[in-house]
Amino acid sequence: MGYVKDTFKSNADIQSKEIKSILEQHGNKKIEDVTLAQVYQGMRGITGLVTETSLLDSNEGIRFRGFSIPELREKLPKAEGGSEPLPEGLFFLMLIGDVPTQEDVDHISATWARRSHVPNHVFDVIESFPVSSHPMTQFTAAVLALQTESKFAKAYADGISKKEYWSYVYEDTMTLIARLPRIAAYIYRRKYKNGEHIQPDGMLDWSANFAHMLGYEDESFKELMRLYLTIHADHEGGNVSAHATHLVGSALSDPYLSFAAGMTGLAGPLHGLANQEVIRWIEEMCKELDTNAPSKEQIAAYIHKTLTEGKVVPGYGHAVLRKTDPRFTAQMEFAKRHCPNDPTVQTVWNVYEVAPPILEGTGKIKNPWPNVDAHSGALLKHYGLIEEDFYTVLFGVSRALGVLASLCWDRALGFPLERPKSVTTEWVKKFLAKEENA
Ligand code: HAX
Repeated sequence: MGYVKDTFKSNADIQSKEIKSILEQHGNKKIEDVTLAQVYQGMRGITGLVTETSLLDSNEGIRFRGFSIPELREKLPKAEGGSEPLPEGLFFLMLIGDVPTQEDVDHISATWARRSHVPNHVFDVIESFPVSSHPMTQFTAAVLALQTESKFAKAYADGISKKEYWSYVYEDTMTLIARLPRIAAYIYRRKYKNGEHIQPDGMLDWSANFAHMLGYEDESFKELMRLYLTIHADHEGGNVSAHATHLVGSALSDPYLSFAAGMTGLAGPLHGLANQEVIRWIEEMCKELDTNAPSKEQIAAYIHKTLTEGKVVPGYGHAVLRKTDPRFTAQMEFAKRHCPNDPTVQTVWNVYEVAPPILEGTGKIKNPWPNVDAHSGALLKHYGLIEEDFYTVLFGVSRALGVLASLCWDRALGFPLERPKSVTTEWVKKFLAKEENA
């Protein structure tokens, strides 16, 4: 075994013992009551999962293994001459629990570069789709095609012991993450660049190689990719893509099948597709107003119009967060440094000034502040990546880091099949009648 795998296993063994002892002593402790509103309304706020890689605070935002995004931007190793964290480092942190050294990060980069070869049948599957099909559809199908490579599925079919599951899930995780940039770049070049593909450069880090295969050689775009692929990686366990990956994995579906499930969830407009929707919303507003720099008054009127039409303002609101998403702030800081005069970036900042009081004024939107998706499109567009229906694929490549690190933990800790209880409204009515009689 490599040292990363060894360290993961020994840390997981310690954690496993700790959990066993917690459950032996406190397994029957109640941590909260559940209301009928929570049962009917998307299980908001119900604590029902353990996800070791990150934790979300509704006011402060995400912490990965205890570290906030500003702390990670400072502490995680960077590329030579760069100032943004390498996502390899975040993956190590989520998997192992410790801040990696430069050597750890170089080791992960090299491992992923070594494993990045994508078998031809995956490209054949992508080619079998109409070019017009959505990049997320092609991406998910390609991940499913890659499932032929699953070491876990093969080992399970051969009959392995439960104690060994984690080892094969770890191997699949490393291989799948290694191959995603090549797959995503292939879809991009096929759909938007006449199928003129660019071969990988094994000397580059994971993000820089991805940028290179997409066709973007600008150093500051590579920095943007490092930041982007770091901050989109994980958002604790209850969000749709993380939860779907975990849920499907709990049936012992292999990491390819589990991750594909997460990606079909990420492709929804209330989740990851919101990054595409934000830029479309801005572009439609600009088109309608015949300007690329709408005034704050014009933006306010357009927000009111969006709400009146019964649509959501994409990029705003969150099921857990109640303040500006620090992932939005990190991108805003990047934009201030690299492209403060870009008209779309300035529109994003003007929306940020105008939208929250209007959304708050509706009296029903619990979080009027921007989420991660409110800013990302403007930055990508600045560098020429204008094809907004590809944006969620970028999110998906990043999200693999968190959900697959979590899947390794799920199997190493021996978490069982997930199977919550559901009821019918008939059951609820009977329950209420019984309460009233008592
Ligand atoms: N614009 C208009 N209405 C909004 C809104 C927004 N940005 N955010 C919430 N609302 C509405 C809801 O649709 C809901 O309306 P109804 O009662 O009529 O159904 C009401 O306000 C209460 O919703 P909430 O409790 O504040 O929010 P939820 O937890 O139900 O939903 C969402 C959270 C993120 C889905 C929601 O805020 C939304 O639709 N936002 C726009 C889409 C978006 O940006 N999604 C990305 C979220 C982050 C993410 O996962 N990124 O990948």
